Amino acid sequence: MQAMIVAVTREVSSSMEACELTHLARRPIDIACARAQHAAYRECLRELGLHVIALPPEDEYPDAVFVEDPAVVVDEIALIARSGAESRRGETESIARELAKYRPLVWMEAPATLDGGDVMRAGRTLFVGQSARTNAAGIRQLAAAVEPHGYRVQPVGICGCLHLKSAASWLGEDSVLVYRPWVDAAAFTGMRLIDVPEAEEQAANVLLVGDTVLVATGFPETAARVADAGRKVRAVGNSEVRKAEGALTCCSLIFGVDGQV
Ligand code: CIR
Repeated sequence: MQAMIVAVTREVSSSMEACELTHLARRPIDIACARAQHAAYRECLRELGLHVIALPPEDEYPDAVFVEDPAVVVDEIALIARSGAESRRGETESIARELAKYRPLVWMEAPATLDGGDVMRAGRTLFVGQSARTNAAGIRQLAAAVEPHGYRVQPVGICGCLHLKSAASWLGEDSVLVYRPWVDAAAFTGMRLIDVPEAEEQAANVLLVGDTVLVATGFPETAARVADAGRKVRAVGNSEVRKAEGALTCCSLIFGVDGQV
Protein backbone atom coordinates (compact mmCIF):
# COMPACT_ATOMS: atom_id res chain seq x y z
CA MET A 1 0.00 0.00 0.00
CA GLN A 2 1.18 3.49 -0.82
CA ALA A 3 0.76 6.66 1.16
CA MET A 4 -1.80 9.14 -0.05
CA ILE A 5 -1.10 12.85 0.29
CA VAL A 6 -4.19 14.84 1.20
CA ALA A 7 -4.72 18.57 0.67
CA VAL A 8 -7.60 20.03 2.66
CA THR A 9 -8.88 23.23 1.03
CA ARG A 10 -11.96 25.41 1.37
CA GLU A 11 -13.83 27.45 -1.24
CA VAL A 12 -13.45 31.25 -1.07
CA SER A 13 -16.09 32.97 1.10
CA SER A 14 -18.38 35.36 -0.77
CA SER A 15 -17.68 37.75 2.14
CA MET A 16 -13.88 37.73 1.65
CA GLU A 17 -13.80 41.50 1.14
CA ALA A 18 -14.48 41.83 4.88
CA CYS A 19 -11.27 39.93 5.66
CA GLU A 20 -8.75 40.83 8.35
CA LEU A 21 -6.05 43.18 7.06
CA THR A 22 -2.93 44.14 8.98
CA HIS A 23 -0.31 45.44 6.55
CA LEU A 24 -2.33 46.11 3.40
CA ALA A 25 -4.90 48.73 2.45
CA ARG A 26 -8.35 47.39 1.61
CA ARG A 27 -8.96 46.99 -2.14
CA PRO A 28 -11.91 45.55 -4.05
CA ILE A 29 -11.72 41.76 -4.43
CA ASP A 30 -13.20 40.02 -7.47
CA ILE A 31 -14.80 36.97 -5.82
CA ALA A 32 -15.50 35.20 -9.12
CA CYS A 33 -11.85 35.61 -10.09
CA ALA A 34 -10.73 34.50 -6.59
CA ARG A 35 -12.84 31.34 -6.99
CA ALA A 36 -11.45 30.65 -10.45
CA GLN A 37 -7.89 31.09 -9.16
CA HIS A 38 -8.67 28.79 -6.23
CA ALA A 39 -10.05 26.15 -8.62
CA ALA A 40 -6.83 26.38 -10.65
CA TYR A 41 -4.79 26.02 -7.44
CA ARG A 42 -6.74 22.88 -6.50
CA GLU A 43 -6.28 21.53 -10.02
CA CYS A 44 -2.55 22.14 -9.81
CA LEU A 45 -2.39 20.17 -6.54
CA ARG A 46 -4.35 17.34 -8.20
CA GLU A 47 -1.96 17.31 -11.15
CA LEU A 48 0.87 16.92 -8.65
CA GLY A 49 -0.80 13.77 -7.33
CA LEU A 50 -2.55 15.06 -4.23
CA HIS A 51 -6.00 13.97 -3.10
CA VAL A 52 -7.74 17.34 -2.82
CA ILE A 53 -10.62 17.80 -0.40
CA ALA A 54 -12.66 20.91 -1.21
CA LEU A 55 -14.76 21.95 1.77
CA PRO A 56 -17.77 24.22 1.11
CA PRO A 57 -17.41 27.97 1.75
CA GLU A 58 -18.20 29.41 5.17
CA ASP A 59 -19.52 32.85 4.34
CA GLU A 60 -19.84 33.89 7.98
CA TYR A 61 -16.03 33.75 8.14
CA PRO A 62 -14.48 36.05 5.49
CA ASP A 63 -11.00 34.50 5.90
CA ALA A 64 -12.13 30.86 5.93
CA VAL A 65 -10.34 30.03 2.66
CA PHE A 66 -7.07 30.29 4.60
CA VAL A 67 -7.32 26.79 6.07
CA GLU A 68 -3.65 26.70 6.99
CA ASP A 69 -4.21 28.98 9.98
CA PRO A 70 -6.66 27.00 12.18
CA ALA A 71 -4.44 23.91 12.47
CA VAL A 72 -0.93 22.49 12.50
CA VAL A 73 -0.80 18.94 11.16
CA VAL A 74 2.22 16.73 11.77
CA ASP A 75 2.53 13.02 11.11
CA GLU A 76 1.21 12.00 14.53
CA ILE A 77 -1.37 14.63 15.56
CA ALA A 78 -3.28 17.72 14.46
CA LEU A 79 -3.12 20.71 16.75
CA ILE A 80 -6.28 22.82 16.51
CA ALA A 81 -4.99 26.34 16.96
CA ARG A 82 -6.58 29.37 18.58
CA SER A 83 -6.19 32.27 16.15
CA GLY A 84 -4.69 35.55 17.20
CA ALA A 85 -7.56 37.14 15.23
CA GLU A 86 -10.78 36.77 17.19
CA SER A 87 -12.91 36.93 14.01
CA ARG A 88 -11.25 33.72 12.82
CA ARG A 89 -11.72 31.47 15.85
CA GLY A 90 -14.94 29.89 14.58
CA GLU A 91 -13.13 28.51 11.54
CA THR A 92 -11.70 25.68 13.63
CA GLU A 93 -14.95 23.74 14.02
CA SER A 94 -15.27 22.41 10.46
CA ILE A 95 -11.50 22.00 10.09
CA ALA A 96 -11.34 19.94 13.28
CA ARG A 97 -14.22 17.77 12.03
CA GLU A 98 -12.30 17.06 8.82
CA LEU A 99 -8.90 16.49 10.45
CA ALA A 100 -10.37 14.14 13.05
CA LYS A 101 -10.77 11.62 10.21
CA TYR A 102 -6.98 11.46 9.87
CA ARG A 103 -5.28 12.44 13.15
CA PRO A 104 -5.86 12.51 16.91
CA LEU A 105 -6.66 16.14 17.76
CA VAL A 106 -5.00 18.33 20.37
CA TRP A 107 -6.82 21.60 21.17
CA MET A 108 -4.95 24.77 21.99
CA GLU A 109 -6.36 26.58 25.02
CA ALA A 110 -6.57 30.23 26.14
CA PRO A 111 -4.54 32.35 26.66
CA ALA A 112 -2.51 30.73 23.90
CA THR A 113 -2.87 32.05 20.35
CA LEU A 114 -1.26 30.72 17.20
CA ASP A 115 -1.92 30.86 13.45
CA GLY A 116 -0.71 27.96 11.33
CA GLY A 117 0.80 30.50 8.93
CA ASP A 118 3.44 31.08 11.59
CA VAL A 119 4.58 27.46 11.57
CA MET A 120 7.13 26.42 8.96
CA ARG A 121 8.03 22.75 9.04
CA ALA A 122 11.47 21.67 7.84
CA GLY A 123 11.83 17.95 8.50
CA ARG A 124 11.55 17.44 12.27
CA THR A 125 11.97 21.14 13.06
CA LEU A 126 9.01 23.48 13.37
CA PHE A 127 10.09 27.10 13.04
CA VAL A 128 7.47 29.36 14.65
CA GLY A 129 7.04 33.07 14.03
CA GLN A 130 6.71 35.33 17.06
CA SER A 131 4.00 37.48 15.55
CA ALA A 132 0.94 39.52 16.49
CA ARG A 133 -1.05 36.30 15.93
CA THR A 134 1.16 33.83 17.78
CA ASN A 135 2.07 34.46 21.42
CA ALA A 136 4.53 32.82 23.78
CA ALA A 137 1.83 30.59 25.30
CA GLY A 138 0.90 29.45 21.78
CA ILE A 139 4.49 28.49 21.08
CA ARG A 140 4.68 26.64 24.42
CA GLN A 141 1.46 24.69 23.71
CA LEU A 142 2.69 23.82 20.22
CA ALA A 143 5.95 22.54 21.69
CA ALA A 144 4.12 20.52 24.34
CA ALA A 145 2.00 18.90 21.61
CA VAL A 146 4.77 17.99 19.17
CA GLU A 147 7.98 17.56 21.17
CA PRO A 148 6.89 14.15 22.58
CA HIS A 149 6.75 13.01 18.92
CA GLY A 150 10.34 14.02 18.24
CA TYR A 151 9.95 17.52 16.78
CA ARG A 152 12.03 20.53 17.76
CA VAL A 153 10.30 23.90 18.01
CA GLN A 154 12.39 26.94 17.11
CA PRO A 155 10.92 30.44 17.65
CA VAL A 156 11.78 33.04 14.98
CA GLY A 157 11.46 36.81 15.24
CA ILE A 158 9.52 38.50 12.44
CA CYS A 159 8.68 42.12 11.76
CA GLY A 160 6.76 43.96 9.04
CA CYS A 161 4.68 41.00 7.86
CA LEU A 162 1.70 38.95 9.05
CA HIS A 163 3.14 35.48 9.55
CA LEU A 164 6.51 33.72 9.47
CA LYS A 165 5.53 32.12 6.17
CA SER A 166 4.93 35.58 4.65
CA ALA A 167 8.72 35.88 4.97
CA ALA A 168 10.10 32.37 4.63
CA SER A 169 9.22 29.02 3.04
CA TRP A 170 10.92 25.67 3.22
CA LEU A 171 12.18 24.39 -0.15
CA GLY A 172 13.06 20.90 1.05
CA GLU A 173 16.33 19.45 2.41
CA ASP A 174 18.29 22.32 3.97
CA SER A 175 16.96 25.14 1.77
CA VAL A 176 14.78 28.08 2.80
CA LEU A 177 13.44 30.86 0.59
CA VAL A 178 13.63 34.03 2.63
CA TYR A 179 12.79 37.72 2.48
CA ARG A 180 15.33 38.97 5.02
CA PRO A 181 13.86 42.41 5.83
CA TRP A 182 10.92 40.65 7.54
CA VAL A 183 12.60 37.81 9.40
CA ASP A 184 15.52 37.20 11.72
CA ALA A 185 17.38 34.86 9.39
CA ALA A 186 19.84 33.93 12.18
CA ALA A 187 17.20 31.32 13.16
CA PHE A 188 18.11 29.46 9.94
CA THR A 189 21.86 29.33 10.59
CA GLY A 190 23.35 26.26 8.92
CA MET A 191 20.65 26.16 6.24
CA ARG A 192 21.00 27.27 2.64
CA LEU A 193 19.17 30.57 2.20
CA ILE A 194 17.74 31.66 -1.14
CA ASP A 195 16.87 35.35 -1.10
CA VAL A 196 13.70 36.93 -2.40
CA PRO A 197 14.69 40.22 -4.08
CA GLU A 198 13.41 43.45 -2.56
CA ALA A 199 11.29 44.22 -5.65
CA GLU A 200 9.30 40.99 -5.03
CA GLU A 201 8.67 41.20 -1.27
CA GLN A 202 5.38 39.31 -1.47
CA ALA A 203 6.99 36.32 -3.19
CA ALA A 204 8.48 34.50 -0.19
CA ASN A 205 5.39 32.39 0.42
CA VAL A 206 5.76 29.40 -1.89
CA LEU A 207 4.36 25.90 -1.57
CA LEU A 208 6.57 22.83 -1.81
CA VAL A 209 4.79 19.72 -3.14
CA GLY A 210 7.20 16.83 -3.71
CA ASP A 211 10.01 18.32 -5.79
CA THR A 212 7.79 21.04 -7.26
CA VAL A 213 7.41 24.53 -5.87
CA LEU A 214 4.31 26.64 -6.51
CA VAL A 215 5.32 30.30 -6.90
CA ALA A 216 2.77 33.10 -7.30
CA THR A 217 2.64 34.58 -10.80
CA GLY A 218 4.27 37.98 -11.20
CA PHE A 219 7.50 37.18 -9.38
CA PRO A 220 9.88 36.11 -12.18
CA GLU A 221 13.15 36.66 -10.31
CA THR A 222 12.03 34.60 -7.32
CA ALA A 223 10.81 31.85 -9.67
CA ALA A 224 14.19 31.87 -11.43
CA ARG A 225 16.09 31.61 -8.14
CA VAL A 226 13.92 28.70 -6.97
CA ALA A 227 14.53 26.97 -10.33
CA ASP A 228 18.29 27.62 -10.00
CA ALA A 229 18.10 25.86 -6.63
CA GLY A 230 17.05 22.73 -8.53
CA ARG A 231 13.30 22.75 -8.00
CA LYS A 232 10.59 22.44 -10.61
CA VAL A 233 8.50 25.61 -10.59
CA ARG A 234 4.76 26.03 -11.25
CA ALA A 235 3.41 29.57 -11.48
CA VAL A 236 -0.02 29.97 -9.88
CA GLY A 237 -2.19 33.09 -10.10
CA ASN A 238 -3.39 34.33 -6.71
CA SER A 239 -3.90 38.09 -7.12
CA GLU A 240 -7.25 38.08 -5.29
CA VAL A 241 -6.27 36.20 -2.11
CA ARG A 242 -3.14 38.36 -1.98
CA LYS A 243 -5.43 41.40 -1.55
CA ALA A 244 -6.73 39.59 1.58
CA GLU A 245 -3.12 39.19 2.78
CA GLY A 246 -3.16 35.51 1.88
CA ALA A 247 -0.77 33.55 -0.29
CA LEU A 248 -0.11 29.99 -1.46
CA THR A 249 0.55 27.90 1.65
CA CYS A 250 -2.46 29.40 3.45
CA CYS A 251 -4.96 27.84 1.07
CA SER A 252 -4.26 24.21 1.99
CA LEU A 253 -3.35 21.81 4.76
CA ILE A 254 -1.20 19.08 3.24
CA PHE A 255 -0.35 15.82 4.99
CA GLY A 256 0.21 12.16 4.35
CA VAL A 257 -2.25 9.36 5.07
CA ASP A 258 -0.86 5.85 5.16
CA GLY A 259 -2.41 2.88 3.53
CA GLN A 260 -5.32 4.56 1.74
CA VAL A 261 -4.30 3.92 -1.85
C1 CIR B 1 -5.81 37.21 8.02
O1 CIR B 1 -5.40 38.35 8.26
O2 CIR B 1 -5.93 36.37 8.91
C2 CIR B 1 -6.18 36.86 6.61
N1 CIR B 1 -6.74 38.02 5.98
C3 CIR B 1 -4.99 36.36 5.85
C4 CIR B 1 -4.45 35.07 6.40
C5 CIR B 1 -3.37 34.49 5.54
N2 CIR B 1 -2.91 33.28 6.10
C6 CIR B 1 -1.68 32.82 5.95
O3 CIR B 1 -0.86 33.46 5.37
N3 CIR B 1 -1.39 31.67 6.53
